[in-house]
Amino acid sequence: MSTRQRTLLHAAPGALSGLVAGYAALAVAELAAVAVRPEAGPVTAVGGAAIDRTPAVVKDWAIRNFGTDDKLVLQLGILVVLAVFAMALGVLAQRLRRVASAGVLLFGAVGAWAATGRPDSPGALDAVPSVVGALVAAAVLYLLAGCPAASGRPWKAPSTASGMDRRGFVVGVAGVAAASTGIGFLGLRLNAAGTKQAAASRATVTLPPPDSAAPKLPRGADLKLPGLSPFTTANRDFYRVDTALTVPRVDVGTWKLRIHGEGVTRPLTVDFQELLARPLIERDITMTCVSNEVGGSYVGTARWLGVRLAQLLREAGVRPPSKGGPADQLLARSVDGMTIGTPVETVMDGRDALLAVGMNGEPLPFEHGFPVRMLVPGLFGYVSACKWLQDIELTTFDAYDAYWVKRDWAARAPIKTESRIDTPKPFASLTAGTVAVAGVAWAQHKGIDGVEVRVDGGDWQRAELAAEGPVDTWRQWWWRWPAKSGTHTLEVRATDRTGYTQTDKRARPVPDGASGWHSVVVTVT
Ligand SMILES: Nc1nc2c(c(=O)[nH]1)N[C@H]1C(S)=C(S)[C@@H](COP(=O)(O)O)O[C@H]1N2
Ligand SMILES: [Mo]
Repeated sequence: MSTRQRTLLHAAPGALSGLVAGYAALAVAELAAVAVRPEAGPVTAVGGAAIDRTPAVVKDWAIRNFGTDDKLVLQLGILVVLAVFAMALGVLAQRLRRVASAGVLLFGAVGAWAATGRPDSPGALDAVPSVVGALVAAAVLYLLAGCPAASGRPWKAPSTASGMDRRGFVVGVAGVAAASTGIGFLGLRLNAAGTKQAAASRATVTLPPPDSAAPKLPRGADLKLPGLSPFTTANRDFYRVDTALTVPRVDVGTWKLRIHGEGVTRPLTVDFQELLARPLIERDITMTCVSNEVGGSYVGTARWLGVRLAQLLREAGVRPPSKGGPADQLLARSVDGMTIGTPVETVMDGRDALLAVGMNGEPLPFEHGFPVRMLVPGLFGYVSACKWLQDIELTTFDAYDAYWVKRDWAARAPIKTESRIDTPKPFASLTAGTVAVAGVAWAQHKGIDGVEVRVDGGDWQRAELAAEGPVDTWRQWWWRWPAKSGTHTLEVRATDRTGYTQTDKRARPVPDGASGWHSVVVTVT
C-alpha cells in the first residue's frame, strides 16, 4: 500500500462522518423549514441569496446555457459544494474535533445569513432552520469523531477495543443516515401537504366570464404550419422566468392586494373575491422577457383575463404624471419579495394593462403567478409582469430602484421590435425545392407592418404575413423559398407600424433587451 493510499484510507471514515453529519443537517433544517417557511430552508435560501447577488451577465449566461434548468443546476452546485466541505470538516474532525464542529456552525451561520437576508424574509425566524441543522450536524460530527474508529487508525491496526469501536462507528453512521432519511421524508411529506392546500384553494376558483371578451381572432391569424409557433402558446409550453427556487403557492383564501403610496388619496385593500367583482376584460397579449436572445424562446402569447389596472388606480385616486400626479413609478411587490417598477404613465395611457387572474381559460398556474399577476402590453416582463402580486406602491423612479434595476438592468424597458425564424431549424438538412420558411415577429402595442427574409446576404424578400391580430400580439409570417443545394444562411427582419425596421446591430440582453437579426444556417441537398 502506498503512503497516498494509506492516507486516503485513514481519511475515509472522517469524510464519511462529515457526509453523514451534513446529510443530517439538511434533513433537520428542511423539516424545520416546513414549520417556519419553506423558503427558509438552507439550500433554497443560499440559492436565492446567490441569485440575488449574481451579476446580470452571469445570470444571463446561466439562462443561456441551462435555460429553465438553471435553478436545478444551481441547487445541485450548492449540494456538491456542501458535500465537499462536509467531507473536509469530517477529516479535520479526526484530528481537531472541536474546531471541526465549530466549522460546521459557521456553515449554519452562512445559511442563517442567507435566509434572513432575502428580500422576502420576514425576519430572524428564517434563521432557525439553518441554526438547528448546524447544531445537529456539529453534535453528530463531534460524537462520531469520538469513536476511535473514526480516526482512521483502528482500520489499519485493530487494537484491543477496536472491534467494538468499529461496530460503534458503523452503527452510528448508519443510524444517523437512517434517521436523517426518515426526517427528510417527513419534511417532504409535510411540504407536499402545504402544496396540496394551495392547490385545493386554486381548484375552488371559478373565473367569471369577461365583461369584455377578447376580440375574435381574424381567420388566418394562425397559419398552423408545421414547425411554426402556434398563435396561442399553451400554458404548459409558456416560458417561465423568475428568481423563485420554490414556486410560491399562495392560498387564495387569504390573499390580499394593497394599493398605497404617493398621490393615493383612497388607499385600497382588496381580496380575491372583491377583485373579481370588478369588470373583467379578456385580451390576447404577447409577453417577452428582456433576457430573450435574438431567436430565443422567452416569448409567448396567451389569452389573459383580468381587471384593468388603470381603473383600480383611478379608484385609489391615482393620477398619471401628465395629469399632475406626483408618482411616476408603480412599484409592484410579490409574496416572494420581487420588486418590479413600471411607469405609471404607461399603465394609465389606455392600453390593456391588467391585474391578470386567468391564463388561457384557467386560473393562473402557480408557475405563472397565481392568484394575481400584473401584465402591461409593450413592456418587458421584468418591468411590468410581477407574478404572485401582493402590493402596489406609488412612488418615483428617483426614490426607488426595483430588483433588476439594482442589478444593472434599465429602469424603463419597452419591448424591442424583433422577429424569429421558427422553421427550418438551425443546421436542418433540407431537400432542394420549395421550402416553407416561417416564424413570428413582434412589436407589442405598435403592430407588425412587414417581415423580410434574405438568403446568403442577398436582396431582402417580402414575406407573407398572417392576418393581423390584436396590436399587443405577435404576428406569424412565412416565405416560400426556392432552395438550391448548398449551405445557406437565412436571415429575417421586421418593420413595425411606426415605420421602424429592426436594426442589424447585435446587442446582448443587458441592459434593455437584445437586438439584431435572427439567422439560421441550413444545408440543402
Ligand atoms: N415575482 C416575480 N415576478 C416576476 C419575475 C420574478 O422573478 N418574480 N420575473 C419577471 C420576468 S423577468 C418575466 S419575463 C416574467 C415572466 O413571466 P412568466 O414566467 O409567466 O413567463 O415574469 C416577471 N415577473
Ligand atoms: Mo424577463
